[in-house]
Amino acid sequence: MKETLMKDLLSIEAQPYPFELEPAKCALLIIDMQRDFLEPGGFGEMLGNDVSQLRRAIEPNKQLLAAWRAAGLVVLHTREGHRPDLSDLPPAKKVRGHGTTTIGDVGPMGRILIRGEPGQDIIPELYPLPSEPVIDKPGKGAFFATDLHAILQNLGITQLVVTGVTTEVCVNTTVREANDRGFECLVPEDCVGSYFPEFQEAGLKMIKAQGGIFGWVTHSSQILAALA
Ligand code: TIU
Repeated sequence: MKETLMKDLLSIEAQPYPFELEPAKCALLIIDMQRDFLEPGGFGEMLGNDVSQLRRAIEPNKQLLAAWRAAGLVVLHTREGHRPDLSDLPPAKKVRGHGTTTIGDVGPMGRILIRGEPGQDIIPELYPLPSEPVIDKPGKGAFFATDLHAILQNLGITQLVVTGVTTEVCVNTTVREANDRGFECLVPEDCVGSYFPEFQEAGLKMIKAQGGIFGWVTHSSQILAALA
């Protein structure tokens, strides 16, 4: 990682109160910006979802990722997905929704949510650099059954800026898991997305309510201004 020349503490305007970001201890964690969730013709759209609701988060994530990389700070990516033999896929997850095409079946961009398949990979706009850890996760939360916690501890990370999709599912679950493990989480609202506008709003409210019960919510422009 590049030597960081940043100040020790960056005060970010946020709700419910400013987030004191320590650059050397703060990682950008981008959740599940995968082709099957975001691209037209993918699994998400096949289920009847409006992918444009998620695609709005791509450009703000691109800008934040570029600024984060330029500052030499830690970046990690996650992908929801399972082993090709489905040995880590709970039967209850496989059958949920009573769909005719479910996880592990052949979908529009390869086998659905299977590691190594085109649809399971991260969208080209936000593709990880070789130096950026990619966490393949079998659950909605990024800490469940992964080595994310160990990696963050080894890197000395205590704060997370969490972005990605979807706001109320994998982002919310991960923020809750991180909060219980002692990490401070900041969520830029324009860098997360939900297929459902009402869940986007509620998902963000739940994080910052009650004095920041799970974390803080901001806009990426506040982080970009502080990093500049
Ligand atoms: N990444 C993530 O949120 N996985 C999901 O399945 N989300 C839905 O909203 N379905």
